[in-house]
Amino acid sequence: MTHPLLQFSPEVAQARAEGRAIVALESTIITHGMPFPQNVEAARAVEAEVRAQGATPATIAVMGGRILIGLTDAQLDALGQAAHVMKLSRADLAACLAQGGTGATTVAATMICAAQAGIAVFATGGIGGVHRGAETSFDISADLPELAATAVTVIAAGAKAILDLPKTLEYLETAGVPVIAYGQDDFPGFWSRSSGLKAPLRMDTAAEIARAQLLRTSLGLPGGQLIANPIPAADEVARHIIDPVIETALAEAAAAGILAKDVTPFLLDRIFDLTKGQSLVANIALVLNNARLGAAIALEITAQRAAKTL
Ligand code: PSU
Ligand code: MN
Repeated sequence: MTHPLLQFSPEVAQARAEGRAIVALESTIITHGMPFPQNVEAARAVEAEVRAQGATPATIAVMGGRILIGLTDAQLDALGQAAHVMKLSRADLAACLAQGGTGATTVAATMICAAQAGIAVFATGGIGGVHRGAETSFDISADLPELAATAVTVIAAGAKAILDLPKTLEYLETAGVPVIAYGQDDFPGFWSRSSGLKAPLRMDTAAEIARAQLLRTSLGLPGGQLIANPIPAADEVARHIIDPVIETALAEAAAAGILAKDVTPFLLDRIFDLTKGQSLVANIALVLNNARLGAAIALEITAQRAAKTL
């Protein structure tokens, strides 16, 4: 039984009826991560990429007090242009529904909704993590405990260097979240293929990643997996361009007293402005790359479940 507040788009409803592979996509990246109209264009391109790989995209958002699993063109357009959309994480999801509101789902909330909808794979750009200075601010994204709690495999290009990456990896290890670099040893650094840190685990095929998620479930281990997929080499942004931009954005956030859930959107917005949109080109390229891998993993999970190999 799915929750009565879940509303499937016609495309996703058909995919479910046919038992086809589905890839969840988040909506905070649309409302709080990229400017209009590139946000809507990027969201459409990511959906098209999932379809081109033979899977079905399900962009998730809350509108009118319902959890939408898959957005129609009109809904996506409305969300991409709406002002003051709530940013929903685990803490806000039910409150927004109770008030009949509209909100965009973060990685954490998208995982919760995907799991409710029976979707095992979710592709995005970057996850939230442990912020720099967390030892005093206590700012740790709710995305991290969600990865430990909810059985969804999340594909991201690592985490942005606005975060403290060593602390983020330590947190994930403590919480029992597998962090798996795809096709290389290093943990990717979002803009660049390497963050300079080793990833705890490495896998080179979608089949292994799918099997590991199914085995977690069969072993009774709760939680998902973080698949860290490096940005394509042609789309990397050089460190000497991005590092000073991040320092400036962090200093501006501190000076302006930005706190809590406003921190990440503020930093993303400043990075786009300070790179004059250059960061956006890379950001879109890596999300497309993650959507491709997400589709391959979702197809594998569907095939392995059908083959009942466990
Ligand atoms: N990092 C990015 N791009 C994003 C986000 C993070 O590089 O779009 C968004 C995601 O929706 C993520 C959320 O789940 O920000 C994390 O916010 P916070 O740090 O407030 O938990
Ligand atoms: Mn935070």
